[in-house]
Amino acid sequence: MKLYTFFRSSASFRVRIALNHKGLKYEHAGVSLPKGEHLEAGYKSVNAQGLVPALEDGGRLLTQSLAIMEYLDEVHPGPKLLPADPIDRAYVRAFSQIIACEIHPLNNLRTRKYISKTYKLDEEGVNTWYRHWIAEGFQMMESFLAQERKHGKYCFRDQITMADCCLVPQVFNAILYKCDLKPYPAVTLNPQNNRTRSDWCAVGEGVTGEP
Ligand SMILES: N[C@@H](CCC(=O)N[C@@H](CS)C(=O)NCC(=O)O)C(=O)O
Repeated sequence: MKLYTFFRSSASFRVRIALNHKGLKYEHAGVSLPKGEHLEAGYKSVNAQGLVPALEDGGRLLTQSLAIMEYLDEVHPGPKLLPADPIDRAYVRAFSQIIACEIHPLNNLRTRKYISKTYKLDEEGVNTWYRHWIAEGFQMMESFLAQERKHGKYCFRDQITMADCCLVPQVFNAILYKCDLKPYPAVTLNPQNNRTRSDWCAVGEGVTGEP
């Protein structure tokens, strides 16, 4: 398998965690977002959407991180990223989509570039925008966990799932942008050792793939 990825890309980071957690070997193909390589003809002939990640497996190309992770779970061996029960699967998908659909598109590189240029925002203006959507999205996750009451050591009980693959990069980015995560203890803290999920999922459990 070959993963088209950029070290700072959180959508790519999701897939790297999933691959590493499942113990799947892959080749790394770097696509630099700051250099605009994702928009060049060479990469667009791989993924016409001009986004990372993209995964090549057996000559077929897969795009969109959630679709890639579900594919990996269906086709490849290793620990399951989705639970067996349909209601629990829907729970993991819903949590993952809060990140992938409600937060990430609003804070993505092209969104930040667009608002900065169109509305003439300086760096602090863009960061204020960024933190606003982090706060809204993290509150959604916190309320979701409180309502569902299915979280344990991880987002779904004590099992690492696709939800954690999405959460770890999102927490990582929130910390990078100096967002206040104290109001979201269920989302960001491991109740057992009081470390952030990012620390403990990426390091404590040996689930690497960090940017
Ligand atoms: N929904 C897509 C999002 C992919 C995406 O937007 N990736 C970002 C990097 S995290 C990207 O390629 N951004 C390029 C840009 O915004 O110009 C997924 O989950 O794979």
